[in-house]
Amino acid sequence: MTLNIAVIGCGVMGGDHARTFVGNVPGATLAVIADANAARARTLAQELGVAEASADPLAVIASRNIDAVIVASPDATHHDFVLASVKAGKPVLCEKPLATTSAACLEIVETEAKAGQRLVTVGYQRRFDPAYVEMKDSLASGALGRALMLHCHHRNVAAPSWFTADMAISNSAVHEMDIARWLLDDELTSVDARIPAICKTPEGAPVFLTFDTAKGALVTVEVTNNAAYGYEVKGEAVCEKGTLELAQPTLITRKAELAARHSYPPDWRGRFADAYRLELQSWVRAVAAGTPIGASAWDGYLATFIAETACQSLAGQRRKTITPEKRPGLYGRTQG
Ligand code: ISE
Repeated sequence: MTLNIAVIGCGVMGGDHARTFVGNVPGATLAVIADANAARARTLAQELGVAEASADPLAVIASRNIDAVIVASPDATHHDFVLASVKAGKPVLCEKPLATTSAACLEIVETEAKAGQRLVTVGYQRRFDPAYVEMKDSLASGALGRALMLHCHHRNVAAPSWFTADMAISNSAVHEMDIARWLLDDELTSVDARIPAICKTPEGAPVFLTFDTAKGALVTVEVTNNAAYGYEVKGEAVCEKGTLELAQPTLITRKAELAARHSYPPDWRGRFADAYRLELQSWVRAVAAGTPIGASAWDGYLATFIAETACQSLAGQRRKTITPEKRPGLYGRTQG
């Protein structure tokens, strides 16, 4: 049986998902592309040979022709489209964040828990990145003993002038909040967020975060969104008997003129292209098998909640305890 999938939103991430989908995902057909902007949906559908374009995402989600939904519309619309999918009983893969506030995420969690069925996957794509997967497997094997510290660096080339430190936390560092929990199979219990005093305004400033975990490890996260040189994500786990570090994902090093050089992608789409493809493939297989995969609605709630707590820490200049709601029974430990 072939699943009919709809992509909602065809901006940067929706367009990327739709292009990755076509030709790369066995067992599913991209049946509809929907966007509030009808012309944009039509243009992308034509480019990719997708049968239908729509300017009515809610009608598409409700359509009997659609088996599962990918939500990649603007962040502020995620909540409504995910809730509509859950209420229609359809599996939904939602780009991060699950919703823009933890209260809105919680409403999704509670609705899904009441329905008694895991339908939501949040697109924290790093969980499908081969390097992160290998790091998680090595940590889980225990061969290097317990993880004591996880150091994360997250750098973008340039951020718009209005991109505040809070946005660097809720839009960028939120990836580390999810991946740290998943890698370490642990929970983040307190956070201290700072920007360098030398930065006079929070617009464009790098952010430095430290977390305690429930098992007693430390996590550090640096987000620099005006790094200038390229898009780079680094991660290193310091364990009792050695360390595990993400290797440079570039394929070649160029050596010439007495220098060696490797290149960086301009943004996350290049760095995580494999992860996005594997995420779509794994999600379609999981939907066909009726098994949940990837970050759950609960994980999505936690990432947003931890980001909110980190913003409060930054505003109040003090360490904050992370005290989320109680995990509903539907959600076990984090999974693949
Ligand atoms: C962006 O929104 C993403 O989600 C990217 O994965 C991340 O690396 C980037 O920092 C964010 O701004």
